[in-house]
Amino acid sequence: MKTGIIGARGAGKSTVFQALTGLAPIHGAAEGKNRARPGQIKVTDRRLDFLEATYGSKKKVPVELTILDFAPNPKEQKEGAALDPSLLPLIRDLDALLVVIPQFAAMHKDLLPALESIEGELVFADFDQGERRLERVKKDRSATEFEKTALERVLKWLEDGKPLRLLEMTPQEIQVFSSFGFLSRKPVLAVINCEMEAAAADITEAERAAVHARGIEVFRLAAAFESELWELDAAGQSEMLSAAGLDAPARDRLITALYAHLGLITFYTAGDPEAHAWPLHRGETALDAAGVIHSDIARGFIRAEVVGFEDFATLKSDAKVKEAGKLRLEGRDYVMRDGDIIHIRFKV
Ligand SMILES: Nc1nc2c(ncn2[C@@H]2O[C@H](COP(=O)(O)OP(=O)(O)O)[C@@H](O)[C@H]2O)c(=O)[nH]1
Ligand SMILES: [Mg+2]
Repeated sequence: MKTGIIGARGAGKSTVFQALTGLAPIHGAAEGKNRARPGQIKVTDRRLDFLEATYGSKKKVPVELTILDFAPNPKEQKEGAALDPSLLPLIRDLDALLVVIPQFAAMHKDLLPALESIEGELVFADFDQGERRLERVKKDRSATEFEKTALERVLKWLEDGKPLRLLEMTPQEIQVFSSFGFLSRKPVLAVINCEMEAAAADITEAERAAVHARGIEVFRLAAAFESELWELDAAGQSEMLSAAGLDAPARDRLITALYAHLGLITFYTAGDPEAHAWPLHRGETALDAAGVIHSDIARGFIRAEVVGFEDFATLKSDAKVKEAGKLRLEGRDYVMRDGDIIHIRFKV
């Protein structure tokens, strides 16, 4: 999973990056692809720890989330811009956007107007891209009427200033646009960057309704405060966190928020060589799960042997699971559940 932090200059993006990853942000401008600074978060997962310990696995592979922070562009002069437009090509392949809204002592923006102006940039960028594509489609005789019609529908929607994540698309439309990387279709988590005193505060019901109406979820983070916690030991960290009214560090809370917002679940493969956690969208099947592990496994899929985590946690071994009749044989269309431990039989 790959996300990127965007927002106005000085909104605290690099501080948010540091709070989430523990990595010191880079300062100074950069150009092109060099602007992206990746940080990795390994998801803390008690179920995975249990599997590793029970199987005595040699290796543990948690779900990993990549977060990108972007260095400022040296050519960018506009101080007050909602979003640096030269950033847009760098965020097209991301799975989700973290949009930082500053609400700390030195910089305060109201949630809704700040979100709207950033959304406006995303919508505009998509419109621009769609329009250029339509021009080409009109000239290209091999292009389908279907794509033309779909593009016109998309452009009409964007023209009204609405993000594409609110437009219902058919599976064929999704297919046609899959390589476009439309920005206003990406899941957005609005990260309110606040002072420690407001770390556990909440937005108003009216704000929540307005944000949800845009298909956006809010995540609150006292970035400067939490970026300093990395210097403390575990005990010191939890002491400071509870003083701020928080029950987990930023990294863990972000993962929970992203999982909920993106509709993700976790499934596992486990054995002697490794215990491995994998993310999957809710509603996806055993065949989709196989594809996440390896395309060859999906291609040669025969069947899946599945046990729910709770059953495994009670019985604690493959043999006992089988004995108790808790090992299920499932076909490719089986809808995966959170916590499923799966072994896929396949032929190459
Ligand atoms: N007090 C306070 N200052 C912050 C917070 N977040 C960022 N800052 C300060 O705001 C300035 C800009 O932050 P930075 O992360 O570099 O912003 P960026 O341009 O969006 O990457 C820096 O001086 C930070 O120390 C915060 O939560 N609280
Ligand atoms: Mg920065």
